[in-house]
Amino acid sequence: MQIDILTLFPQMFESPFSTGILKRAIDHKLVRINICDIRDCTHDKHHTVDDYAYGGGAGMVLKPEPIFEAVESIKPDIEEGVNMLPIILLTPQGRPFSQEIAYELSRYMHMILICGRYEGVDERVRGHLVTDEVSIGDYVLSGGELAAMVVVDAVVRLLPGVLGSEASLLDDSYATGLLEYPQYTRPDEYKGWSVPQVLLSGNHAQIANWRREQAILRTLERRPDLLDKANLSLEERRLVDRLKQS
Ligand code: 6GU
Repeated sequence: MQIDILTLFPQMFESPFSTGILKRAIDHKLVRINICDIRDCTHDKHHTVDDYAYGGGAGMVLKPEPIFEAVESIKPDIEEGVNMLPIILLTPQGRPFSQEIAYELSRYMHMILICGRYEGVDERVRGHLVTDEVSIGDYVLSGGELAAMVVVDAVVRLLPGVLGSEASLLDDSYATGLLEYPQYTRPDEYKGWSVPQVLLSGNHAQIANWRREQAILRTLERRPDLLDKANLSLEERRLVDRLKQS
């Protein structure tokens, strides 16, 4: 997959892409990430990227020309409408990002992310250039850069070959529709706190049952909204009903 990121702050992307899973994915050529400085697509002496809002008001608005030019330099033939290449504006006004959207994006060969800034982007960028707008949650960030990093991380770890074993993807919270069960490692006793006996039993069926139950319990306590969509057996639904009553 190729990901192009358009930003006014290219330096922000240096460290997240040079460590851990993302670095490994880049080194193994499973993804190519190209950071494009929007300022390089200006032609005036002062490299102007923003301007006052028509109609007045506080805050500057990102000008359309450098953003269109940056996208056009990546993809020379932009046609409106049908588009195999997602061009995504990161903005608090976008649709809420989710694991489902991450899966959707991971199927493309190429995507372009445009980091907006909080004060605004000229509406013609929304109307005639981008194919989608995404937000990462109901809070305000000063720019779309951190959101773009979140999207890249969530998408790249889904690409084939990026994670060590495919099993770790299947177990993910949100893939199962439940939060993850509690995990323990050695020592079996620490400061008097013991690891649950069942995990030391070696009985794999019992362990699997315990984990499933814990995942359901945890989801019920912390994110009951997720349970409605989770894939539960009839017996597990009954367990949820019993837990709700107690
Ligand atoms: Cl994508 N951008 C900004 N500026 N703030 C946000 C956001 C994006 N998602 C949540 N808050």
